[in-house]
Amino acid sequence: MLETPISILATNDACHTRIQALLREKKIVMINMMSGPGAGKTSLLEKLLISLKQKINVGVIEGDLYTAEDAKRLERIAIPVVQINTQGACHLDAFMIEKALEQLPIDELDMIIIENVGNLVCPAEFKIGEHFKMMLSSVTEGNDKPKKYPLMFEVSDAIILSKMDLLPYVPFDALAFRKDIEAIHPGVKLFEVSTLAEKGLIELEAWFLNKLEELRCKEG
Ligand SMILES: Nc1nc2c(ncn2[C@@H]2O[C@H](COP(=O)(O)OP(=O)(O)OP(=O)(O)O)[C@@H](O)[C@H]2O)c(=O)[nH]1
Ligand SMILES: [Mg+2]
Repeated sequence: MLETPISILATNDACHTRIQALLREKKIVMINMMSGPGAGKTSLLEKLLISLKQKINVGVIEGDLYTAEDAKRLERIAIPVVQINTQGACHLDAFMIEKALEQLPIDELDMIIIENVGNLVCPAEFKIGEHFKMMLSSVTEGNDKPKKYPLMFEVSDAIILSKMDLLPYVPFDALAFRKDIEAIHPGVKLFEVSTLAEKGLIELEAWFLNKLEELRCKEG
């Protein structure tokens, strides 16, 4: 396996720490949402944020290689959104987030959700100022993903099995999926969600609100 050079990760980590200090001062929780391409990150945010924005002030940082398509989708629900184009890079890094934060109204926000570039490998390696990581894995991708991309499942604080409405139509061994995740990351929170059928969204929203509460209690 090709590994990211330690020096790159070390300078990235220094920037991650700087972002965390800023977020602590502003009492903002930041969540890094990751998945392979097309697992349903933007669709989920479209639904989730309609309800979440009634309760707290949320902003989004959208990561994409070249386009602003996802940011345009989220702008329709009237929340602050900043687009980052990585120009081909397969993940966001802390420096990109630090710059994007300058464009968000951070004095007014409680929570920032980052949609990372669709990729199951590199985003797992880079800390980008977030307090929590979550990932989506859809039933259409197959149940072998935890075994094939273990780091992503290991570093995530919550895992969403998405597109559950399609489960009856695809070969997906849910038992094996859960067992493999348990071996990689014992006890991790697993949500079963269908954005299309609006299943599992209330539990997921509670997780987001709980993480904000948890951080505010911890940091006083
Ligand atoms: N059946 C079904 N389709 C879904 C669901 N959620 C998303 N999709 C579809 O999956 C496709 C990809 O969804 P997106 O939300 O754009 O996925 P994404 O993870 O943001 O994709 P990238 O940003 O390109 O990585 C779209 O055609 C969605 O309509 C779901 O719960 N059920
Ligand atoms: Mg997207």
